[in-house]
Amino acid sequence: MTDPVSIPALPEPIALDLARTALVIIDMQRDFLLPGGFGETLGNDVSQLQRVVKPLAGLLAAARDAGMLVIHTREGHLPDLSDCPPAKLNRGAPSKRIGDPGAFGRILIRGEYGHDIIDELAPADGEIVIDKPGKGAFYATDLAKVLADNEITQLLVTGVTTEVCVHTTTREANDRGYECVVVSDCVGSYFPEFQRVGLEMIAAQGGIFGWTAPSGEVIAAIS
Ligand code: C5J
Repeated sequence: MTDPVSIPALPEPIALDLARTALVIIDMQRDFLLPGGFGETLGNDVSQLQRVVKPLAGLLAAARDAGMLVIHTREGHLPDLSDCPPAKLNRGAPSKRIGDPGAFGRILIRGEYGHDIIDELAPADGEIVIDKPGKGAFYATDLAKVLADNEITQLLVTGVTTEVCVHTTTREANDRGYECVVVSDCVGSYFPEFQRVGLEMIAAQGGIFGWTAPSGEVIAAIS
């Protein structure tokens, strides 16, 4: 065990054991982030998500330097859509649904260009990539086993979108006993209001399902 490092966080400082902490990067995929992609065709302002890229690249570099376990996730489905329930598939305007042709290949389909992670945050050799069919990274994946195998007990949670896949994964992790620090400038929402409230909800009521801290504080502590 390494000496824990203390991070100024909300609702209170948290001590991280770096040997038992993983950086989780959720769904930083072209389909969500790139102009012209799926996210934008739904009417969203992708610049709200683009703001995450630079601070997250800084945190990723610091985590790699610290030898931390890095886990990337991608939301998406098998080409035959057999892992996509009708309730998810039949949502949204026809021709802009999961599996339909988009600017970067079939929308949210594994193996397509748009489904993959943006170049700036591309996984390094040996980093774990979890493909998930749902919003939460634990549902129908081997994430729990990966974390257990690596004796991880604490998570730095980053990625998009704050109120959907970041929240769902953080809630799933919290229920499984992980301490989650959501890195406030390394998560993003298309909606500024959801970003603000989404972060406030995590740390409210004494940290109802986690902590929040900015990347500057996290990087200073782990470097
Ligand atoms: C969404 C996600 N918003 N990664 N996915 O559908 O948050």
